[in-house]
Amino acid sequence: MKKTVSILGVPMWLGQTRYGTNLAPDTIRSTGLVERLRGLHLEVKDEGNIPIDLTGRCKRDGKNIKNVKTIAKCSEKLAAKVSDILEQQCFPLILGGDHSIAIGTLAGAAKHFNNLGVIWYDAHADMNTPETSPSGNIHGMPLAASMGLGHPALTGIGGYQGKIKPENIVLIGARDIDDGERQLIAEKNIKVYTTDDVNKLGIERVIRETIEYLAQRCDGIHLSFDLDGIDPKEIPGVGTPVANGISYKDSEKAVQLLFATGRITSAEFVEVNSILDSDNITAQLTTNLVCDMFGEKTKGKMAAEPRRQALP
Ligand code: 4U7
Ligand code: MN
Ligand code: MN
Ligand code: MN
Repeated sequence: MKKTVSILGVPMWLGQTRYGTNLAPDTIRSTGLVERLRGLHLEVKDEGNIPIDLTGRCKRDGKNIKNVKTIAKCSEKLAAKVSDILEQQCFPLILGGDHSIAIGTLAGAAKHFNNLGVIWYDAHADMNTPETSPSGNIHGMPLAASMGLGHPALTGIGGYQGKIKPENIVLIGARDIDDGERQLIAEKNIKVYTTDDVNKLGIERVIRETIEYLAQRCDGIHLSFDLDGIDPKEIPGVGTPVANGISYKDSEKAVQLLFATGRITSAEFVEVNSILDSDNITAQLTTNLVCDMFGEKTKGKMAAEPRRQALP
């Protein structure tokens, strides 16, 4: 597999209320991401950042949802760009930005597959709608929107509804789930591994089961990696930290094993907040994770022929 990796930044912060996630795409780049990926003999194309139009920004429009117009506009642009990247047979590597950007990423990616699987590595389920959200923040809504639930300006991105089927979703690291989300997960029978599950079963087994579960149906798999899935003691630079997270070490293992299966067709790393970060440690660890995913530490063993690699 010699695929070009296309890096696309999405400097969005209006999916939540803390300024700083908008700075993350460039902070992550500043830690040497492109150079290190090229060092792995990957073809890398940096496509720059999606421009975000802040005119007409409104906090709430009467309903329990903030900045929906700005986010919808950005999502359309992002969806088109992700779709183009896949059309060119390249691997989209999206750098957030808050997690609202997943609405656009998934709208663009799901078009190219019959059954796009999604691995949602996150402390949260991100399955709220304006009806269930305790905050009105869109970064807590992208999975619901991608399933066709929520505000029509978000569910309709890309011109179609229902990008992701509930049976094609696996949550890993979820430990702060709201009541409405809990209900939806139960109703749709969505697969969830909490941090406790990861600690009990071991990350290798969780990843193996995840891939086995998704591979039954899915012809592509998107990895949506919210850095707050990792324990906040190790990654200070996130806006909604939740204790009892997955260790950085297990997370590193997770991305290595996932990518080595050869089934991951796109990925995004979100929710790094460069203002809340200390000494760029979260940005630095994000770069390390991305490079690990592409086999930096396991060179020759995993990166070369990912599809042949047996899972442990
Ligand atoms: B993130 C929350 F209420 N569930 O909806 C909400 F706890 O992208 C948090 O996963 C959402 O970081 C966190 O506001 C969104 C809250
Ligand atoms: Mn999230
Ligand atoms: Mn989260
Ligand atoms: Mn968050």
